Amino acid sequence: MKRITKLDLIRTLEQELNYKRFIHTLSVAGTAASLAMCYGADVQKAEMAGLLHDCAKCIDVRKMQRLCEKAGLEVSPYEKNSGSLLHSKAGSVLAAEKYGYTDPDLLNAIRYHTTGRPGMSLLEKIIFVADYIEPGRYTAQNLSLIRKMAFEDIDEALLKILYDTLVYLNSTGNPVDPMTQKTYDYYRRMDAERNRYD
Ligand code: DGI
Ligand code: FE
Ligand code: FE
Repeated sequence: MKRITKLDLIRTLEQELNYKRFIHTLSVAGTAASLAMCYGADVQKAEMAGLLHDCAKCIDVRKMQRLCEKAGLEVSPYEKNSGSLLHSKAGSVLAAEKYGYTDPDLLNAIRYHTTGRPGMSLLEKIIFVADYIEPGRYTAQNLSLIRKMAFEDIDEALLKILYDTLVYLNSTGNPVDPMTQKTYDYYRRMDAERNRYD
């Protein structure tokens, strides 16, 4: 399948997403491209991954389930009825099947943008962080600190975001996906090891 061009994708997303989500999407794409410039990653790929990351956000949860099922992706009990968790997995399916993107790193960046995962690639970190710090976000704690950190030490920013997300989820009583916890534990361990050798 031929992959959709950037301009056609933006036109399609404008239809598929509500207005707020569409603006967020453009903003994540711009932020991801900036982080890619900062860290020497592929700028165009980061921009495309940013555009695609929430492409399944506005479809209903049953359709998200069906997309994952048809693609043979396992859906955990934590994910099953949670649009917050399922849209990333379903988005990676749409990116491949509807929009024609096959690059595994790009698809993983979409798939793991909500929970992260241990051993993320630079592109995966860029999308995870860009999603949290894009200029339109304003509710999270420590945003100005994390925004600065993101361009100085992306691993430190990643760890802080994971920590703040766990604190936030615990304060709201939302169930924590085991992957979110595993990702935090992994990067906390990496950070401790890094500090030991500094
Ligand atoms: O899609 P966005 O709103 O741009 O951002 P996102 O995909 O990072 O996150 C969607 C929501 O999911 C956000 O409110 C945080 C929440 N979230 C992150 N990790 C977990 C989680 N929700 C649950 N229930 N469990 C998690 O582990
Ligand atoms: Fe998302
Ligand atoms: Fe997002």
